[in-house]
Amino acid sequence: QGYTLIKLRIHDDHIPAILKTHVTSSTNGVYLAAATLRPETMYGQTNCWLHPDILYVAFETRLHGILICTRRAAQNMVYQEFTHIYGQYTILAEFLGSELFGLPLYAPLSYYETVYVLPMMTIKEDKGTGVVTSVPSDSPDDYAALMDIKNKPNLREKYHIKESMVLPYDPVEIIELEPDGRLAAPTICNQMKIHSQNDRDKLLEAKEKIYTKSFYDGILLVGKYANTKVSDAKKTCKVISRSNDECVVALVDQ
Ligand code: ZZB
Repeated sequence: QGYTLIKLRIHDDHIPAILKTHVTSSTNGVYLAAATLRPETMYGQTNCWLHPDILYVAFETRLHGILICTRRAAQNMVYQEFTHIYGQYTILAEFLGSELFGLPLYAPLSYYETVYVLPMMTIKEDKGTGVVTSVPSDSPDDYAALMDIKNKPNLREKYHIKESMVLPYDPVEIIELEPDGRLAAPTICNQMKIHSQNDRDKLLEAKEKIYTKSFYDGILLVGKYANTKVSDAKKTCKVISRSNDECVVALVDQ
């Protein structure tokens, strides 16, 4: 099973100062590189998650601008011909997740024009790229974490997150799932009385339930594959991703 890499572009006027010197007219943008198993849900992205204490690196790629992800993921990409010299790369800068909170991004295919980098405490360093794109309509983990940051002013204060980066962002209806309706993750989180991103056991159960159901019974409501089943759309989704090279690149197997 492979991850698809989604490139979320940092607005040019918010590129971190230490990277600015590396950005020339030929650099094709600076991106957070998120790994997803659900590329067909990208219309529903509301924000990007980083872990405050994980270390992320920025490195220059051959075709995809400057990418930011964990060192482990960067190393993995370097062996998939992402850089000019196979197996070699230069780290341009390192950041803790907390240093990147609040940055504005363009998330490819998202309903929202700009989304922000927000904290998630349950990100695993050794999975994917350590960068997670958030789809609260269909991912219980994302919905729980979004509710935490929306409902807890202390959490926002601690990480200098403004209300305007969070409050206007609601889950977007992207998949119809009978009998749960169009917002599977909020529905299951409410049913199971999940109160925060730290309800790990319940969230695991919720995620497993939704994965299978969404795959076999879900019908996409938006985008190029509106009105097709998720299981059918998935087969072609990677192809869409490749053609949209401004923002989304092909598969990262890890
Ligand atoms: C968008 C998305 C939309 C995701 C959805 C899921 C769902 P799994 O099955 O446990 O391997 N993810 C990726 N990397 C990390 C990480 N380092 N730490 C924590 N979470 C991570 O989970 C794969 C999913 O976990 C990925 O797919 C990503 O979120 C997140 F509607 O991307 B997904 C029911 C799930 N729905």
